[in-house]
Amino acid sequence: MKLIQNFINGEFVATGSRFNKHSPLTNQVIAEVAEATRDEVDAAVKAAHAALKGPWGKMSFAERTEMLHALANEINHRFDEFLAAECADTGKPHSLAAHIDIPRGAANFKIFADVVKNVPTEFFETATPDGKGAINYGYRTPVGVVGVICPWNLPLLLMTWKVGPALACGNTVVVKPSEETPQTATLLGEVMNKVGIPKGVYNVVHGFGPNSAGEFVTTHPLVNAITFTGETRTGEIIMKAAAKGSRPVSLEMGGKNAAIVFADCDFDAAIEGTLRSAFVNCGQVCLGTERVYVERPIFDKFVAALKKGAEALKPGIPEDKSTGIGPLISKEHQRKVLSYYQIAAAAGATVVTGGGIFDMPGELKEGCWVQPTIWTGLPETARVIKEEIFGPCCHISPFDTEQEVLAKANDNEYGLATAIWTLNVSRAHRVAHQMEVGLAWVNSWFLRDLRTPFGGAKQSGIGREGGVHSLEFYTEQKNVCLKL
Ligand code: NAD
Ligand code: 6OD
Repeated sequence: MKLIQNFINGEFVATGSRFNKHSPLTNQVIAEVAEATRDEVDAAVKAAHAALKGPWGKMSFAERTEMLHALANEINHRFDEFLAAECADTGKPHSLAAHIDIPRGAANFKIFADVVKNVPTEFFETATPDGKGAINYGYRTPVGVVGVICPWNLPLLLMTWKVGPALACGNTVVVKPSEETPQTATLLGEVMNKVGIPKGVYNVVHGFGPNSAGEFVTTHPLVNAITFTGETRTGEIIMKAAAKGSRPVSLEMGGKNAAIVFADCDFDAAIEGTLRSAFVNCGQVCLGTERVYVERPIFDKFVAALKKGAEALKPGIPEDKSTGIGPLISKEHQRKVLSYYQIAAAAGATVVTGGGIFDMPGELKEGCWVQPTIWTGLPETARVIKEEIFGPCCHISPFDTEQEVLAKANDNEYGLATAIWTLNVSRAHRVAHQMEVGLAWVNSWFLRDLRTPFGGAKQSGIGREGGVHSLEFYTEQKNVCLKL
């Protein structure tokens, strides 16, 4: 049986306590994972601390950014290994992970190495009574040891999205991957050693949340800042942990995103975009649209076209090029998503398509499959319209006016993202400005420029990462005032 180990101070570390990693495709055990105890977490944090004072802290800026480029190149060099590991952990199609997860895993190091090179700090000339003046300038230093707590839906992408800028800014990290997806973070340890990243800069500790590695990292007094992606209720617990020691947090959390489709949209583009935003990664994308509002004149045509697209998504194994949809991450998550399918039916939804599980052959039968599902006919108060499900499903409602759809779309405790489909440019801007979200896509979805601010409003998050915004979190900016 494969053993997935912790990576501490440049070494792979096994522990006595183990947990099983199940394949989402078959529910069979594919690996054992060495769970970090409080001692391993302590060792990882102390190694990260020592590395800050050691070679990493002393390394020139140019050397550091060159190393991050080398890291990205080495991920690309070992692309197939990362791809196999990510798809084994998640069950997602190769076609998806090869297009998004792994390339972004590499790009996150390159882009942030370039961002730190190109972002200036402030400079002010200040008048003084003696007429000689003073100058003020900003000087950035690393925030220190950063605890990085990760989810399972885009494991390498979302981990490197934080580790990339953290290292580019000169910090060291202790990463706690999701217990569901331990492999790519561990594999990255080999790459760190290969390109010569000093020991202790990148550490990985495996385990769960409460009373396990997640809690041990976030409550460790030598962790200087915590960056988290995951559910809102977990983020709230982490925020409480961070209060002790007044440590900064960056929280990227849940969503219940609305797509708004106006009758003047490019219909085919809106269908293609909504098929992706509702069903890609088996609906397990925080930016996904589980609420779709369609202007009444095109409502029936839209529902029929989305149904056709959903029904064309063929379930299958990652390696099969014709696979259109993989399984959910786990049996536990499958139970949660199916419970919402029942809640929708019990509430009187019209099930346009789906609503159950795929009947898969052979060993795939035990996997975590669910059908892409579309509902109509529910009132705005329905639980499947209010609560994040994180599955391949959406409810579609008709609307008549811009004002009405804005009120409905904003009536939610989350505020992560929206996708607006219209060819009326004034309306596109007007609606985007009024949506209570951190990210508004117009005539697109999940189109990323890593220099832009990424994050959520309301209960979807605190803070922004991306480009210069990541620098704000991963550095401490001090002002130097020099009297001339
Ligand atoms: P989760 O909150 O269950 O777990 C995330 C991580 O937190 C895991 O590593 C887990 O072990 C750890 N954790 C759990 N309890 C903890 C505790 N008490 N202390 C410290 N760590 C703890 O989330 P998940 O199920 O892995 O991911 C799905 C969720 O993530 C969805 O809600 C989704 O919307 C959200 N998400 C948000 C974004 C974003 O950018 N806003 C991106 C991806 C996923
Ligand atoms: O693209 C990104 O940088 C990012 N953080 C995506 C998040 C996707 C959520 O599932």
